[in-house]
Amino acid sequence: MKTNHAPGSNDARLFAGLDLLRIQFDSAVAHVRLDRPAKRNAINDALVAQIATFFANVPAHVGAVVLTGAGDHFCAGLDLSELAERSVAEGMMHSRAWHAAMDQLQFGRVPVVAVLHGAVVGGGLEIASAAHIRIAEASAYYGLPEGQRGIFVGGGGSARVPRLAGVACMTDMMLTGRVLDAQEGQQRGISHYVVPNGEGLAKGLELARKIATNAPLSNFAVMQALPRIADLSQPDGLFVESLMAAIAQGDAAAKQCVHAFLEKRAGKVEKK
Ligand code: 1HE
Repeated sequence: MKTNHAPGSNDARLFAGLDLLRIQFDSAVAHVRLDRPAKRNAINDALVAQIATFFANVPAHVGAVVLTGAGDHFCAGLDLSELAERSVAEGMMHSRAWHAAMDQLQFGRVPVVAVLHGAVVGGGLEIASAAHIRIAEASAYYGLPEGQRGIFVGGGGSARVPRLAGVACMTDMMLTGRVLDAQEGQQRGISHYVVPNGEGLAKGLELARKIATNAPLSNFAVMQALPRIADLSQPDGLFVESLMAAIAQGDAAAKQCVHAFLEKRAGKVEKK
């Protein structure tokens, strides 16, 4: 594995400046760790900017990203120490900077698998909900303490969390401070997988390696077209689906995948 501290390519030089992230490459998979464990990976302005920079510059050889948090928690959300002195106008710009970073993650070039453990709260849940696949270790728990801190979500949570868990669930979490454990998060649609403690990264890397072998345009369609189609009326969505399907199947990579199956070189769909 190479790390962001290794000298060499332009990517390594760019990533060496991202001191609040730890970035490792394992062939077509990048492992990006939020690396502020002393502050429970609380997200300050510098970390928002570093997340945006990484996801805007995912190296060409990378086909999927695994996102984790260092220490005992995935992420404690917004760094509250930076909040106290902000004006209304600064608050607006701050929220828009989060939106830009989370959009870069969700609508970047490659799928992101988030591995969640410990606290996944406030802005931590906002980041997790921008990822494409979420794996929860048994220790994971979800909270939106914004209500208790006298603020509102500002990192895209109001748009993304209800699309996973529903408006009613998010309303309960914000008004009452309700905390969901890993199993409840799974039942509510926040995570796709729950795994024992300590097994999240291995599962994340396994899934990311699989994702990275898909045709890039097929992954692109899932990331870019699927959420947009979900926001359209059914007739408009179906029209966009036809456009995307025609574009994806016209690509050389799709033709290779189909030929591989017809020539018995590709795997079958197997029951688990
Ligand atoms: C922090 C933060 C933070 C920890 N901002 N410094 N988020 C929250 O309201 C969650 C607040 N944090 C907590 O509830 C707890 O810290 C945890 C449950 C996540 C972890 O507990 P624990 O016992 O492991 O750690 P700790 O002792 O509470 O914290 C360790 C240090 O991290 C301590 O600093 P220290 O200098 O005293 O060592 C904490 O102050 C610091 N720390 N969390 C700043 N969040 C885009 S808008 C999003 C809006 C939100 O995200 S609001 C929700 C904010």
